[in-house]
Amino acid sequence: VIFFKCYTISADDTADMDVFQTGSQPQLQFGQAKEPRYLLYDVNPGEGFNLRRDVYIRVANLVKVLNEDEPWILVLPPWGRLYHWQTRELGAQIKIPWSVFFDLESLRKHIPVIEFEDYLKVIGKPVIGEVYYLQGYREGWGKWEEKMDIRECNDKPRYEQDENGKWKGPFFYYDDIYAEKFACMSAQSYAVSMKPFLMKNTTARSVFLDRAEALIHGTFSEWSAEFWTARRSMRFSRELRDIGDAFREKYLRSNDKKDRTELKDWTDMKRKHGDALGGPYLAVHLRRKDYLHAHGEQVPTLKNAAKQIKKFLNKYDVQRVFVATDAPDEEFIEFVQKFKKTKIYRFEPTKDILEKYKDGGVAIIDQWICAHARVFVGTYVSTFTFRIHEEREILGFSQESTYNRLCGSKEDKECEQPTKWSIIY
Ligand code: GFB
Repeated sequence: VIFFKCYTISADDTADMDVFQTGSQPQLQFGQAKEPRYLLYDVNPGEGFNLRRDVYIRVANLVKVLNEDEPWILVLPPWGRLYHWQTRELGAQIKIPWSVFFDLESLRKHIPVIEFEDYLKVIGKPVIGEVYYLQGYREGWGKWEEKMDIRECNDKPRYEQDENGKWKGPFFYYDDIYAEKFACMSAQSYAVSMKPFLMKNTTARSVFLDRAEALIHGTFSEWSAEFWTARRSMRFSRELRDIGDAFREKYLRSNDKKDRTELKDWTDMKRKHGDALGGPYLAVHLRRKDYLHAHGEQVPTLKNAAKQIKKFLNKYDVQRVFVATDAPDEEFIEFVQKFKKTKIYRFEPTKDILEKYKDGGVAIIDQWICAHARVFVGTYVSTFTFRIHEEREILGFSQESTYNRLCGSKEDKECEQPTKWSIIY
């Protein structure tokens, strides 16, 4: 059944929305405070941490535009079982709340958010109103136009209806959660274009968009101020920043005052390129493991990587190198042995830090330290590297010191450097 058509947002779309139904709540009249509705989402299980952060920005901006007309709260999807989180001793690494990694107060200066567990408390039952599983069009993309239609599922869905009519699915590894309604939706849409559908075609108190990575930024992309507003609100948790800062001070002679990287409330912070100096070290993101297969041509040998780093050390006249890497220890040691005098550092978490903040937290600490270096050299199209670029844009580094990458051993002069995403306020 196709019960709605493709919409684009215009001021008129929302003109008749003064009265609306919120799930089981009585109809509310204009002028009354409206009950908030809840938007939940999830991402393809195969996607990594840093693409997921980008999906947050898309969904956050959808919630932002929804709130221009009615109150919606974004339910933060607990982190769990990411392919790259491989430290065995930590067990499953599931149901991790956002507050372990991010500063929720900072997110809330952009849009209303709550943790999934708090959503369950507010609702009082382990229930989600409606789930829409986003998918492509079976017949292919065709010419680009925004559209969305309820369709049969292209593949066997991850959700099944039980004998009581409840839809069970992989709700963040919480066993007893169910949805009251489920449908597949073919969507070729900007994230914010979901607004009319959410406001007019569903009255459920909570709506869950699965495979939300299918929604694209559209005009709210890296080239827009809205993207950057949401991105600036995504501050790492205070505790993780403190751990990174202590490491910088202890091993890299780096602190915010000297480096001109002091943080302010992001709503007041506006930096120009070159305002930040950075600590007296080079940072490199040396992506290895599955990347050797996925992007073999663009990943240098360790010997070649060391050669490239040495050139940057000369250019920037720094003697310390901070390495953020997923490389196994043997590879890291091999890399270190390529240097004679230069001091090479890697962040090694204590057992307590690892247990508390998990692989995700350690990766964030690595990113934070990279974000504060005098010069940064990343890995070809790695989203881990991209998020460091953004952090450095926010801190006010020169673009020359940020948008560098390691080149594959055979790339030589054709080694294209990363796209510059200039911050916009
Ligand atoms: O974040 P991510 O999507 O970046 O996935 P890419 C890489 C993950 O590996 C990170 C770990 O989230 C970390 O868990 N990792 C990578 C690191 N580099 C580092 C590092 O320097 N330090 C630490 N501590 N951890 C894409 C994946 O990864 O690569 C795709 O999203 C696919 O699924 C593709 O695997 C080949 O964009 O680099």
